[in-house]
Amino acid sequence: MVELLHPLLSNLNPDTGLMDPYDTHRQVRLGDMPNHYLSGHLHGSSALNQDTVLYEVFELSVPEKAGDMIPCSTILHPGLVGDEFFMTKGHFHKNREAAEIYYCLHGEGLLLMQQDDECIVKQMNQQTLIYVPAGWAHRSVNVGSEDLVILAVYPADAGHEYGFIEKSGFAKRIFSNGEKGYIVK
Ligand code: PAN
Ligand code: ZN
Repeated sequence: MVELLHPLLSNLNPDTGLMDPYDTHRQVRLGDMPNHYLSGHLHGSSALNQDTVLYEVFELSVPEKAGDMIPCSTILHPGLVGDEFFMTKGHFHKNREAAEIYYCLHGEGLLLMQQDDECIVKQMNQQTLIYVPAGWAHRSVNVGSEDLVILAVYPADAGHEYGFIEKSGFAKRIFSNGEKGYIVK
């Protein structure tokens, strides 16, 4: 017999990204990303240390089966590692047929989406909705001075594959221009 999930309800604060209630809260620290930034860990970033939290993800837990969807919020803090803006690790979905919806609630960011040789960069501001099609790796970057807050919804059986991006990166990186803007290289 198929067990039906009961409806879930949470309060998601659009300014802070905090969810109440939530089931899981993941904090990603600089020390969790030894291979993602060009400049390595601490070079040129005296205010940072291994324990600096770069971003956090709140999720409601849903059984990982086809047909269900997982709602989550990402809070990507502002800052630089060397000249690169704080960013998420970025991943492919293990299930390459799993797409995702991103909806920006607060802040100024970019969403990198990559497939084969193509890397597309889209701006995310409050109220931007982006459909990440199946098969595209995706990474968020905070290019503003406040938290970047995103609501994302993805298929519960998507799974996350981080290895390829950790090893090969995205074809584009986002650097500070030394003032308030950014440079895509
Ligand atoms: C998002 C991401 C979240 C954190 O919920 O998982 O922004 O990024 P990383 O997973 O790359 O660390 C999502 O795309 N889920 O599928
Ligand atoms: Zn995803």
